[in-house]
Amino acid sequence: MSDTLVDLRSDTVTRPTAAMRRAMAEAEVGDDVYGEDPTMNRLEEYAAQLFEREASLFVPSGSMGNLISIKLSTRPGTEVICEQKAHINQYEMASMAAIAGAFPRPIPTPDGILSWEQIEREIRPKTYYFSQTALVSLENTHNMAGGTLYPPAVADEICDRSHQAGLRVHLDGARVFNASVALGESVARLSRKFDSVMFSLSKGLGAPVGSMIVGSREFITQARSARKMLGGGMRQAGVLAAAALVALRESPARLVEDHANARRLAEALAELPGVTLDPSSVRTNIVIFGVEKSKKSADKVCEALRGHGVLASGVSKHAVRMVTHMDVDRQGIERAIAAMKDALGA
Ligand code: TLP
Repeated sequence: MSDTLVDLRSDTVTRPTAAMRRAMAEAEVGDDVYGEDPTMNRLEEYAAQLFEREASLFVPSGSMGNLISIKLSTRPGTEVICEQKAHINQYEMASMAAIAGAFPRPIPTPDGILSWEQIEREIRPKTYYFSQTALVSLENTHNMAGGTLYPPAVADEICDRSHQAGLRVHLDGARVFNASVALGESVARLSRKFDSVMFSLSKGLGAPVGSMIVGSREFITQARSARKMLGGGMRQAGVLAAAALVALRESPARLVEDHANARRLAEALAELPGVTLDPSSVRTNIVIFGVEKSKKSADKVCEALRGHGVLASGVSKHAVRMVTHMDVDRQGIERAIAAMKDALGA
C-alpha cells in the first residue's frame, strides 16, 4: 500500500472490485436498444424500486443524465434556476444551453444550499417579453461547496413551492447516496418530491461506468428517446449493469467509512498553518480547503503533494479538493495528512 498512489482527486477514480469484475464477466447480455438485455432490465427495475419510482434509465454519464433531464423539462429559450457552483452550471460544457437551448440563472451561495426565498426572487415575471423559468435544479450533496447537504425539509419546501409556481424540479443526486448515509434518510425519502433524479454509479458507489435517471414511466420513456438522440443507446450494456448492481447493493453501507475518513482528514488539515477549513462543515466525502494563507497556489500545493504520492485537485487558485472513496483507506488518509505537512512546509 505504501508505494501506491493515494488518489484523492475524485471518487470517480475507483477501480471495480473483484465482485464487480466477476459479475461483469458472468453477465447475461442482450441488445439493450431492443430492450433485450436482461441484466440491464434488472438494474433499471432495481433502481426504480430503490427510489420508489415507476422507472429508471441507465445513462453513460452523470452529465448525460442531467442534460436529458434538463432537456425534457425545458423548452429552448426557457431558464433553469440553479446554484452558481452547480455541476450543471460549471462543468457540463454549457450543454444545457448548447444542446437543450436552456439558459442557466445561477444563484451564488456560501454553502451550495439554496432556499425557497432565494429561488423565488429569481423566477421570471410571467410577461410575454421575458424568457420564462421552467426548471429548478438542486445538487445533493453539493460537490464544489464541499459535499454539503440539503436538510430534507428545505428540499421538500423548494419542490412544493416550485410545483405551485408551475416549475419542475430536478435533482442532481450524483452523490445522493452520500447524502442518504449522512442524513440517515433513504434515497427515496430524499428525492421523493423531485420530478427527475440523476444519481451516479461511478462515484462513491464504485461502479466503473454509468449513472441513472429515475422518474415517472412517462418521463423515462421520453428519456430513453433523448438518450438515443444523443448517441447514448448502448448494445450489450449488461456488462456495465452487472457491475452497477453489485455497486448498488454493496456500496451504500460502506460510505460511512469514506465520511469518517474525510472528517479525520479535515480535522488534521484544519490544524495546519496555511490551511483554511472548518472541519465541522465536512459531513460527507468531500474536503475543500483554502491554502491562500500558505502563500502557495493550489496548483503548487498539488504539485508538491504529487511528489509524495498523493493526488489532489486544485478547484480554484487557492482552493484544493480531496475526495475520499473506497480505494483509499485510513492509512492512505494518514499519508495524505503527512504529505500536506510537507507540501506546506509545516
Ligand atoms: N463530478 C466530477 C467532475 O466533473 C467535477 C468530480 O470529480 O466530482 N453532478 C455532479 C454533482 C458531479 O460531481 C459530477 C461529476 C457530475 C454530475 C457528472 O458526472 P459524470 O462525470 O459521470 O458526467
